[in-house]
Amino acid sequence: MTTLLVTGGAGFIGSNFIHLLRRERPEIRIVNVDVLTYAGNLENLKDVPLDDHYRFIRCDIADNQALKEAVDEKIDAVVHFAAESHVDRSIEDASAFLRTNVIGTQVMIDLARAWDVEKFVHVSTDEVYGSLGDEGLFTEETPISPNSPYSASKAASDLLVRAAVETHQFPGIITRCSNNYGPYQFPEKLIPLMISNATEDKPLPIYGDGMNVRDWIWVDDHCMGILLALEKGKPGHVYNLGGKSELTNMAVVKAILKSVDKPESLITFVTDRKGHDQRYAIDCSYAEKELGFDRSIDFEEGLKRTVDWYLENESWWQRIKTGAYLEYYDRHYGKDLSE
Ligand code: NAD
Ligand code: TDX
Repeated sequence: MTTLLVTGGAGFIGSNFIHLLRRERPEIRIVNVDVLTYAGNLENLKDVPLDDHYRFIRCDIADNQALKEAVDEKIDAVVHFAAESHVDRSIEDASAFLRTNVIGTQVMIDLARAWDVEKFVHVSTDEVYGSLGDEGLFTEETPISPNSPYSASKAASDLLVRAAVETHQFPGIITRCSNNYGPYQFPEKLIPLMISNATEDKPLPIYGDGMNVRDWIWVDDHCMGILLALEKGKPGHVYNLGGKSELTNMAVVKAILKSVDKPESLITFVTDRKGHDQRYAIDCSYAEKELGFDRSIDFEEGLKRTVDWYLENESWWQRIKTGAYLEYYDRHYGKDLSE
């Protein structure tokens, strides 16, 4: 049986990836390593049973010794999601970003080399390319030019993977994706924050003039791109993944208000994010050609599914807002998760 170690599997994209694997590749054994920061929520995986095909290990990926001891089995491949992921938090304090995103990635590379894995997919972001003006798209050849501590730490992690490929013939593959949305996204990010605030008739804070552009991708489409990179990607290659769906923040927020039938008067302009990147847009033709990457739904359909999910699962995000989700681990798993 193939054993795949997934880091950060209790977060937004990692948990969607585990659900996708259970559906599409039920024969794979998954070892999910996650330390459960504020962004890690085991309620995202409550319908995935702990059995021969799924194991959870609570561990910090920046702690080489602890992880080496905890993972006491043969690992065939790694998909590395674990990261600090919120730009605003990195502007306030970058230290956790450096520890997890930079040191944690090097630890994962070192351990993956010791496990002699066949593939290591490093899940990165289009933000490493910096910001675009009105024209153009990021390609895999666009120079790395990050503008926030978050994106700088992700860029550093990409370069560590690249260096391991060059130095050790490490089977590292890098994916760089645009903005994801869908179920289980922590309500600090634009779309779930706006849906939850609108539901509660709270103000919707738009940074600056709301004209910044992001390229939105349905999270399952990103997860499928990662699976394709794992199965068909070439070591040492970078694959851009994107949604081909560029929208201003204002357009996204107005679409959300319309779908939950709330007034635009809830929109509140607030001080802009420092160093706010103007526009991200991805050319993913290389992944389309080499991996067969594609998108299954457009933004209109994806937003409808997302809004429906947040309305049907209000208790999921209310438990985050009250902090109750943090108790899930102790109640359901106990203190020792090594088995
Ligand atoms: P998230 O913040 O929702 O989840 C991150 C997960 O990593 C959490 O479960 C957290 O507990 C875990 N984690 C954090 N530090 C850890 C540590 N030291 N040891 C072990 N686990 C740790 O993030 P996400 O939005 O799911 O993003 C996942 C990955 O995808 C990240 O690498 C991010 O850079 C990348 N990415 C995200 C997007 C996006 O739109 N969200 C787009 C492109 C790329
Ligand atoms: O309250 C808000 N108001 C607002 O106007 C928030 C939270 C965001 N915004 C704006 C800032 C951005 O232009 O919305 C846009 C999207 O913001 P985020 O959801 O914070 O995402 P972004 O900064 O674009 O980064 C995301 O996409 C790339 C993820 O958080 C990253 O992890 C990923 O790498």
